Amino acid sequence: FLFDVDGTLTLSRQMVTVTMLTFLRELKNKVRIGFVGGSDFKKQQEQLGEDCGELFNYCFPENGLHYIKNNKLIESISYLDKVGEQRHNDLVNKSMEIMSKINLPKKRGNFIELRKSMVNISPIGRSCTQEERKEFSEYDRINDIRINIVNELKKCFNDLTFSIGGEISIDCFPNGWDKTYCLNHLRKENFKEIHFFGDMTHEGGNDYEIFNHKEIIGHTVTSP
Ligand code: M1P
Repeated sequence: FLFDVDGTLTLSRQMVTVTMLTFLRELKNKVRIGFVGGSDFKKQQEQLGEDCGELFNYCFPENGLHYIKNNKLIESISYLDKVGEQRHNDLVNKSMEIMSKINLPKKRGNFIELRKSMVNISPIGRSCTQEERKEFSEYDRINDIRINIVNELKKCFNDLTFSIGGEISIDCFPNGWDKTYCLNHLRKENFKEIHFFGDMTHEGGNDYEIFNHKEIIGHTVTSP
């Protein structure tokens, strides 16, 4: 059983509950379990526990471009090596240009976060508080802020994918580096069935590609 993190195992960027941890431990006695999420491993450890590498047989931070099996790092692939400094510059410049033209009720800091295997772009800025995050999320739901940014970016970067997974940001990575990337690793394990559970399974959501993949039995969830 393979799980998305935010909105599936936990509320967005929140800690896992004891009930969920108990459920996962019991489940692990029956099937092998893993998670795949856009966030980096540090953020996922904050949410799922420092020892989540032990709890889950498979951890796929950054959509599986970072791969941990039985608590051992197997692989970690670099976005910058793949796209190069110039293309990354182009992306940062264009994103800042688009965001500079948007007025929001609040803007904070850390608008563009470079991770190992992706870039995370946030119109309000990742350093917003939990309350500001909720406010932005509601504002975005009504005003399509992130969807409009994605549509603008798509016009200039057809080699990159822009994906909305959480509440305040957009993940950006080379085409093919969506959550289906983790199947490159899981295929080698020869599973008879892989069930995936995620909340963002609609088109444009960051679970869409893996949910619809032919090797996957997909399940949409509405909350942890
Ligand atoms: O796991 C889903 C998303 O979680 C965070 O999104 P946000 O901060 O917008 O709620 C980010 O870490 C994002 O990369 C990730 O896809």
